[in-house]
Order: sequence, then C-alpha cells, then structure tokens
Amino acid sequence: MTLIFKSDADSWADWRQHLRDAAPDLACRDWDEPGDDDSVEFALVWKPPFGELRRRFRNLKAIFSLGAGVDHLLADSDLPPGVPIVRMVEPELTRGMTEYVVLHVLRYHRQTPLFEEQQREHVWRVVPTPTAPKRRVGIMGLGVIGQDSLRVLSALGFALSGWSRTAKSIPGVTCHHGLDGLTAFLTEVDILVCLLPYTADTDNILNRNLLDRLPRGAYLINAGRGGLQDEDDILAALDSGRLAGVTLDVFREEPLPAGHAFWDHPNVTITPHNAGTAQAWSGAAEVAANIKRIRDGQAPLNIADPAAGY
Ligand code: NDP
Ligand code: OXD
Repeated sequence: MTLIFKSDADSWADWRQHLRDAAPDLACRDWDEPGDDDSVEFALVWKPPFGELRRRFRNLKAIFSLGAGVDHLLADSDLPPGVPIVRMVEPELTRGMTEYVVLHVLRYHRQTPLFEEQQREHVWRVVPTPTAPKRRVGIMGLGVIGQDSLRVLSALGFALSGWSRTAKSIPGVTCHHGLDGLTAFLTEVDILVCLLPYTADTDNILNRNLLDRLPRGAYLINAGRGGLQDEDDILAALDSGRLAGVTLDVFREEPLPAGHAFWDHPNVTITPHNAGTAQAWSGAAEVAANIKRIRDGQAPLNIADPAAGY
C-alpha cells in the first residue's frame, strides 16, 4: 500500500515523517522517486500535471488534495474515473485561515492603514473608532473556513452576515443564500470577506456588478481564489471610492506579475497565497484516518462533489 506525494512547496520530508508516524504500514514516496506505480493506491497532491494521475497510477483508491480547494484537481479533464477527490480539512489549515481573516478584519476595523499613513506624515489626529458591534463583517462562503472565521469574529463582537449556495442557519449570523440573496447580503456589509471555492458559478464573482452593491467605502478581503476576482473592476472600485481598501491573498496569475497595479496601489495589501497552509504535523493524521476508513470499507470524509465544483 503506497501513497504518492506531490507539492510545489518544500514540504515532502515533513509530510513523510508525519505520515510514517500516523500510518506506519503506509509506504510513501515523492512524485519523482522511482518505484512501482501499480502499488500506488493513494495520492496526496497539489497541482499534479493534468492527465498524470490517470496515466501513471492504475490502482488509485483516493486522491487527497493538499489544499482545502480542489479546483486545481477538477480543472483536469483527464482524471481517473470514479476515484474520490478528498478536500484537505485539518484544524491547522483552518486556524491559519481564521487568523488571516481576523487579522485583516481588525486591521480595517481599527483603521490601521490610516494611522500608518498619519505616522508616515507625522500627523497626530484622533479619529473616532467604533467598536465591533457597530461594524458588519460579511463572509462569502459558509463552509469549514467561513464558519470558523465567524466563530472568532463573533467572540470579538462583530455584527455578522454570511452568504452561501444553500440555506444556512448559524446563531448570531444573518444568513443569505443564492443569487437572490446576494443584494440583501451586500448592502449591509462594511467589510466583505470572500472564502468561496473557485467553480463555474463563482468565476469572476467579485466584479463591478457585485462591488457596486456594497456601501460606499467598504473593504474587501479575498482569500478564496484569484479566479473569483475581476482585478480591473477592483482597481476601478478603489479609484471611485466604492472600495476603501482591499487585501488579497490570491490572484488570477500567481505569482502576481511584476508591474501589476496591485503591487504599488496605496490601498491594496497583498500576501503571496499563504493565508492558510495544511500542516503536516496535524494534516497527516487526517489523511491517515481517511485511509483507514477506506480500508475499512467506508467512504472517506470531506469528498468533493465534482458536479458542484467544490
Ligand atoms: P467548503 O467547501 O467547506 O465551503 C465552501 C462554501 O462556499 C460553502 O458554504 C458553499 O455553500 C459556498 N459556495 C460554493 N459555491 C457557492 C456559490 N455558487 N454561491 C454561494 N456560495 C457558494 O470550503 P472551505 O471553507 O474549506 O474552503 C473554502 C475555499 O477557501 C477553498 O475552496 C479555497 O479556494 C480557499 N482556501 C484558500 C486558502 C489560502 O491560503 N488562500 C487556504 C485554504 C482554502 P454551501 O454551504 O451551500 O455548500
Ligand atoms: C488551499 C490553499 O486550498 O492553500 O488549501 O489554497
């Protein structure tokens, strides 16, 4: 029983050690290490080359994504048929995402960019700062990460709204769903946080049509996927004052191309797609538990739905 591993980060040694600890009878090897591909039953991967999983590994029982998002896998039209794709759901990836969301929500809530500018200009000016209950944070995507972010934002006292595909009921959160619920959701939001997966339905959703429904001077934080955002429309919304500030962890093209207007825009904060990362010391146990389920004849947890795209 073998697991094949592929990542674009330098994390193989770490995962190998923790997979060994979590599943001692599982042989693990890196994508480029020679070995018997017919013995490979599990793949733990990030962005494998299209067609390779089907071509190389004839006995796959599950494909584990190294990320919570599976768009990098579902974009492959040549996947092995009938093999479940399992999302990475592990506590430390979720924690990292929640830390990112809370950090940047608080940064805008407490007007930190303004005070940083005042410091640069040696200006001492007190600006009234409301407390959290007077600030509404709206989360697009009420899945594992969206709900964990809401849990912490709720403890801080923010007014909270959420938007998802199907109806949700979350205590303390004004929930909306579907395209019919989008306007009511957006019109109340001071800080919009996007934690959606990238699918055919969410492609380019953060566009002018959506941004125009936000109150003037709203903030946007996108840590979902770059394909969710129309980058020209975001720049136009900043220039018109519709958006007061934008924080982006993800981009249409990654790394963000040199010369992109986001690099130098005074009201844009960028991070290099590292809001949340699966941690081997925690994630290996989740993968091992799912492999055990499969060997026991059960379906793994957190299977993605290829039809829905997430
Ligand atoms: P989940 O699958 O748990 O949740 C996805 C949420 O999005 C669900 O609430 C779902 O609605 C909602 N959704 C999907 N499609 C639509 C739609 N068309 N309209 C409205 N809502 C929709 O995912 P996670 O919370 O685990 O992860 C979310 C995303 O975060 C990942 O797909 C990935 O792209 C991104 N991510 C980014 C990272 C980074 O470092 N920047 C790290 C980790 C994840 P419903 O509840 O009705 O199904
Ligand atoms: C993920 C990511 O989807 O890191 O987990 O982007």
